Amino acid sequence: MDKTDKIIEARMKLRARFEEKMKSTPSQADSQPQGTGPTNRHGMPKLPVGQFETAKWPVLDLGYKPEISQDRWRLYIDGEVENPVVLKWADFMALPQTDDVSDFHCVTTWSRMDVPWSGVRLLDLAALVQPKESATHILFQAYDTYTTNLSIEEALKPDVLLVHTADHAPLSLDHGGPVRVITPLLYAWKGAKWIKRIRFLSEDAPGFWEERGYSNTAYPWRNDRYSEED
Ligand SMILES: Nc1nc2c(c(=O)[nH]1)N[C@H]1C(S)=C(S)[C@@H](COP(=O)(O)O)O[C@H]1N2
Ligand SMILES: [Mo]
Repeated sequence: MDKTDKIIEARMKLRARFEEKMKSTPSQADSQPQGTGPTNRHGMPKLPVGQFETAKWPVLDLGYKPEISQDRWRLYIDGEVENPVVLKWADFMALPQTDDVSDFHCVTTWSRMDVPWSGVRLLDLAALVQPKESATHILFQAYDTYTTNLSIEEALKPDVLLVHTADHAPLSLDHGGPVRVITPLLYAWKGAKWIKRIRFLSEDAPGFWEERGYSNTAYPWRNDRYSEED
């Protein structure tokens, strides 16, 4: 079996393993997602509640943009996995590549619709490293020290990608190039720009904004912006 066949087989096993949990995530379990506009590709109103559509793509960061060339870029995937890896640019580009079109919803109320992306599914990266039975969550770490967290059932959805291309051009430094994560079914802060490390964990761990009062679950069609306690 060659490398790609192995990933495809492992991908199917992972899908089966997390299928039930995925069904209970808001994007699959909500009978009345809140929003307006025509039904989108996920069966939800295209514009989530409290959002407005913009053609521009604003830039949000911690005040610092780490400049990592493709040569120096490394992606570490480790933690609760059978096969931790450190990928170089060429290794990453040799993985199965996915093209997709999806929407980008920022918690500060703008949504950018129908963005064409290319990159690698997080599902396929998980298939490569083989999460142990103990793995339940992921913590993403970026080159600017930003962190954010996801449950594995959210992270393995087919439109969660590590993208190197947006709008048919290499992802700019502003938007997290050379590679960032996108989470189309959750607010965009869940997608780390300048991604450096993907750590599988046996329990949840809040990231930068989750520690500062943002929702842990971040579901746009429930107006799920801030954590309940605040
Ligand atoms: N590494 C890193 N990733 C990040 C952030 C950041 O500050 N650093 N900001 C997040 C927030 S709050 C949002 S809304 C989106 C913004 O992405 P954009 O600047 O491409 O619009 O990136 C997210 N990912
Ligand atoms: Mo944000």
